[in-house]
Order: sequence, then C-alpha cells, then structure tokens
Amino acid sequence: MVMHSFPTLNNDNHTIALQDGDQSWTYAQVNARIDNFALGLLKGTGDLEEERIAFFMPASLDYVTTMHGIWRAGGIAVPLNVASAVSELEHSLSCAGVTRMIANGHYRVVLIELCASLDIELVSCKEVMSIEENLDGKGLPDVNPSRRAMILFTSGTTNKPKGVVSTHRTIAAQVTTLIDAWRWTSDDVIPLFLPLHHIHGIINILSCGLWAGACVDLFAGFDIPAITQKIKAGHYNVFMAVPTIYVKLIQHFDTLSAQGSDEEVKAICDGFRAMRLNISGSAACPVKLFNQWRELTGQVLLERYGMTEIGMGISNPYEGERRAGHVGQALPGVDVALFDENNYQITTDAAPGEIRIKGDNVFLEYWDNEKATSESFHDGWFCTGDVAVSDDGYYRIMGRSSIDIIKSGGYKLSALEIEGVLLTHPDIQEVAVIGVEDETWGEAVAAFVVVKEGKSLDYEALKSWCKGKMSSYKIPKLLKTLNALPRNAMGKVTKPDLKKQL
Ligand code: MLC
Ligand code: AMP
Repeated sequence: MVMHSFPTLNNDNHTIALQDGDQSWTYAQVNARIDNFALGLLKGTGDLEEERIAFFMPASLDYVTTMHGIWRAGGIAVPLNVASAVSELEHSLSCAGVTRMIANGHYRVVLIELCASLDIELVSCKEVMSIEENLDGKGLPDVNPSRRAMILFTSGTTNKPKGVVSTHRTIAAQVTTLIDAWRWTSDDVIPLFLPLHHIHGIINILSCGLWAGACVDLFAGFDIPAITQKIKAGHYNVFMAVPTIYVKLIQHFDTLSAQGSDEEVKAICDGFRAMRLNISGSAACPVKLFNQWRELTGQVLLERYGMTEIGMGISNPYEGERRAGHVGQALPGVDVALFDENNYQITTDAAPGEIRIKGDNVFLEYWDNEKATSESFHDGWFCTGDVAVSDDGYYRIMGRSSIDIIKSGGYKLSALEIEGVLLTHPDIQEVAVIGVEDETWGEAVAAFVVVKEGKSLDYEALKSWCKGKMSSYKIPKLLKTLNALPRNAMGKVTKPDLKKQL
C-alpha cells in the first residue's frame, strides 16, 4: 500500500484545495502533481530513504508539491525561511546533511554559490517533475509512519539553531488533534500568510486545511490590503495568526479611520464577525488585545499554546469559556503537567512550574544532536522551558525559564545568536541582547553594547551593518551604548539588570 501523505489529497476529489491570487487547484490536480514530483525525485530509485531535501520557496502550489512530494518519496522535508539572510542558511544545510535543494526563480539564483560550496544539487520544481504520466501512486514507496518526515530549525539557548525532527506519525497526531479540537471541515476557507518554515503555518493552517479537505488561500506574506479585501467579501470563515498580526490589523483600522474610511473598517470587521473562528498563538495574547478584538469584531479569540517540538499542546475550548490571558487546557491526546525545579509534579493551583509534555505529538529528536535531545527530556516528558500556572484548570503562561529566548512577532529568536553576529562588528567590544516588552512585537530585540575605545555607534549605522548578516526581523529595534555591561561576581552579564536601564 502506498501511503498518500494526506487523506484528502486524492484523485477523486474535485473541490478546491489551494488558491493563489486568481489561480486555484483542486485536490485531484494537486495530488497528481505531487505524485509526478515524487516520481521525479526518486529518479527510478524505490525510496529516498530519508534523504534530506531542502526547499526555499514562499507559500505556493510548488511549496505544497515539494513538501508532499518529498514525503511520498520517503525523504525528509527541510523547509527553509525565505526571509533568511543567505549566510544564515549554511548552518541548517550542513547540520541536516542536505543533498538536494529545490528553489525557483530568484530564490534559486541567490542560492547558486552556497549550494555549490556545500555540494548540494540545486534544482527547480519544474526540473524535478517527472515526465511520466501520473501513475496513481504506483512506483512510490510504502512509507512507515514511524519514519522521519520533516526537520524544522528552531532557535534555542545555544547560538546555533537545532533541527527538530518529526515523523509522519508526529505530524498526523498534531494535525488530527487540531482538526477535532477546532472543528475543521471541508467547508472551511482560510488565508495562509504566515511563513512556511514554522509549525504555525505548516501544521495549524496548511496541513490541517489539506487534511480536512478545506480550501487554503496562499499569500507570500502578510499583504494587508489583499487579505482584508477578501475578508470584507466574506471569503474566509477561519483566521489564524500571531498576536502581532491582530495588533497590525487594529493599527490598519486606525489608519483607515484617520483617513475618514470608517465604512471600510466596519466592512472588514463585519467580515471577521461572520467567521466561525479566530485563533491567536505563538506568543502571548495580551488581555487588552483580546478585549479590543472582541469589541471590534465580536470574535472571542481562541488562544492556544504550542512549540516546534510539540505542535500544539494546550488550547482554549472551541465551545465553552475562552479565558483572556490563558491558553486553556491540554488538548486531547496530549499529556501536560507542571514541574518544579526539583522535578516534582505540581498539583496545586496557582503554583508556577515548567510545562512538560508527553504524547504522539512530541518530536522524535534534535537532528544529529543526541546531547540536546536527552537534555530536553526528563522521565519521558519533553521540557518546554516555559513556565505556567493553572488557574482552576486553565493554564496561564508566566514566561520562560531562559532570558536568552526572545519572541518577536511570533518568531523565536536566540539572543546569543544575535550577540554572536553583533560581536563581529569592528567597533563593538561587548554586547548583550535581551527582549523588551513591545506593544506591536510582544518583545522587541534590544542590544546593549560597549564600543571599542575611541569608537561610537549610532542605531541607523548598526541597522544597515546588520542587513544581509541576519534576517531583518532579528535586527535590534533598540540600541543602548554603555560604559560597561552589568556583571555578577562570576563575571556573567546580569541581563535582568539591563531591562531596568531602559
Ligand atoms: C517583520 N519585522 C519584524 C518582524 N517581522 N521585526 C521584528 N519581529 C518580527 N516578527 C520587521 C522587518 O524586519 C521590517 O523591518 C519590518 O518589520 C517590515 O517587515 P515586513 O516583513 O513587511 O513585516 P510584516 O509582513 O508586517 O511581518 C510581520 C509578521 C511577521 C507578524 C507578519 O513577523 C510574521 O509572519 N510573524 C509570524 C512568525 C510565525 O509564524 N511564528 C510562528 C512560529 S511557530 P524594516 O526595519 O526593514 O522595515 C510557534 C509555535 C506556535 O511559535 O505556538 O505556533
Ligand atoms: P517556537 O519554538 O518558535 O515554536 O515557539 C514556541 C514558543 O512560543 C513556546 O515555547 C512559547 O514560549 C511561545 N508561545 C507559543 N504560544 C504561546 C502563547 N499562546 N502564549 C505565550 N507563549 C506562547
């Protein structure tokens, strides 16, 4: 039996799976294209045997074809961040031992040198596509669900991102849990504008949508005018985003109102009002934002909590109370518990502890990093590093155990990774990076630097120096120069003291 990567992607289904601008494709069309692509990848071999194949493309038919084609041919999909500086990709590619890269057009051009230097075959989606007819899955391997399917890179408390490996079974568990919990059906239509190298876009939107037989409308980025036009027209019934997107929408409404376009604001808000579900996640949704959104649109945001390593773990209910400032309860099939520093499980309300997770939704391993994998589990529980309390059964996130992880606009950033780049600046002697509270981004990256003797540094100069050396969303939003960084008796920078200096 050939395992088709997703149940609704079959040749008899003539409903619309994907939209992109004025184009659309049925499940049958997407399915046939994926089979051809998978055959083309195999080049006559029976199974890719977990070959790591990376792809560098925005949300598109080609993205879906590539991701599922790799899965069907028995490979491991390594989706890359199209907003990365090319210099940042080398680590992921060499860490995962990538041998082939799929990219089109200008995305392909920028990778030519890098791929050549790493001995990676660089091909376009079209070049891979088999010229054989669709053989209805014939010639494709039978991929056991326990096999590795995907590697997503995530920042951590070390300065190099780690490759989170999920199996086909992990992905199926993550997807099916959400389909039930959030009542996905084939009548759903959802816009997808989030980046497609993270689970929020890949699992919660794209994969749940395709598994449920729904219609996913693709955007290369958060294109407010295009998306709000369709919201106004009542095109969507589900909307999922990070809190920053809701903040940006409210800012957009303010701008429209200031231009005298209250009617337009009302029409967009009515589009949201008519939807069956609005979800917020990937970062804390402030209570103020939760209330503002309800006042504007009548939608009670469903907040949920997740992580690259676990998919979604905790969610407010579809039916029942969605509590502001809380992420809800354990999702079905996911075990959630709080533990104190001595690894004792906390059973009383209001006592903070680290969130730990068990279940089929949990990833298999960090790629090629046994040490990090074993350190992140305790007694079979995955240790998230997030601290929460339970308020009569509803979890409330208190923060993270590490100050070196920053969540900006839903992106997880490593302070140490950013510090590592800033330290290569010729005028910087010492640097410490932290996240500071910010209304739009949740947290904004702030850099505290000590410059070399006789040198000075202004913000604009630092920002332009950073371009091309790191993804633009990692570039500090604040710069403060100090004579010395605050340190404790051991010589370690006391980052909490830096917060007080702002
Ligand atoms: C963009 N910019 C950011 C930023 N995004 N700065 C800080 N943090 C961010 N997240 C900066 C750019 O560098 C640029 O700066 C300016 O903002 C405009 O860029 P843009 O690309 O036009 O912005 P926009 O399209 O509005 O992007 C904002 C956004 C995007 C919110 C749409 O950040 C985004 O898609 N975030 C979601 C990330 C995500 O999917 N996370 C989920 C991870 S999974 P300048 O100075 O050059 O103008 C996970 C698990 C879970 O967390 O639970 O889901
Ligand atoms: P990532 O590693 O990029 O998948 O990000 C996962 C992290 O995002 C989690 O460990 C949390 O710190 C954070 N996160 C996700 N959802 C929420 C939420 N609803 N509230 C607060 N933090 C969240």
